[in-house]
Amino acid sequence: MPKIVAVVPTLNEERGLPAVIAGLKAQHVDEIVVVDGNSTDKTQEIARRNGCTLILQDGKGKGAGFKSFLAKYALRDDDYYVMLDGDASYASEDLPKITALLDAGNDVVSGSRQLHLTTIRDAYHNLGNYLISTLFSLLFWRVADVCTGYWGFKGSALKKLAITADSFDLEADLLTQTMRQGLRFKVTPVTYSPRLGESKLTARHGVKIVKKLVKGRFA
Ligand SMILES: Nc1nc2c(ncn2[C@@H]2O[C@H](COP(=O)(O)OP(=O)(O)O)[C@@H](O)[C@H]2O)c(=O)[nH]1
Ligand SMILES: [Mg+2]
Repeated sequence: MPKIVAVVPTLNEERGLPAVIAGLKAQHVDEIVVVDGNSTDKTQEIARRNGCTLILQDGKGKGAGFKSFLAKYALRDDDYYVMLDGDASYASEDLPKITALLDAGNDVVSGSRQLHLTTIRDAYHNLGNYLISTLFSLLFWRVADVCTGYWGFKGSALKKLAITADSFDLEADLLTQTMRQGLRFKVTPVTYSPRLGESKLTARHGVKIVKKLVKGRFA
């Protein structure tokens, strides 16, 4: 039986993290790794108090955090690594759908969100994600929700991904690397709710994401 390791990137997620940890424990994951980008709120304390493995990242950004995780954690080929945001926007109840697809022989699985529209900011993010995901489809002839924060990987697959992203271009990097390495990839629908706490994503990140996709296809 593969172990299931949850990986939660955080930057000041004291509002969402307790619910994320409780949800993952209810799913009986074997380990919860919180990869923290030097939070100044109670995030690190919450991780420690709840028995999570805490990795303090080098550098700034979600991508830099992921690279620190890859560098500092001893990955096991056959284990499953499920990454989800620390802002309580993803449902832990969807985790078995992701692991079932890994069981079925896929190397990488990503969650596709039914996007909600509660604020102007959401409208903006949704439009950006729609354009980015359409671009991905044109470049790689596959469908995916590029900016999703819900992913599943086999350890053996994670070792093959040459991630260079530092920021919110991480997901675009994960996808283009998955395509380029010829890994078995599947998308599954996941529930997406408004986050707790403040989003760190801005329009500036959209430009980085587009660059990552285009470079990933042609470079
Ligand atoms: N480790 C780490 N995580 C980060 C960093 N910046 C953002 N995150 C986390 O990445 C996830 C996605 O960020 P979020 O602001 O929710 O972006 P959105 O979901 O696209 O609005 C959240 O769990 C953040 O706490 C960072 O610099 N380092
Ligand atoms: Mg989020």
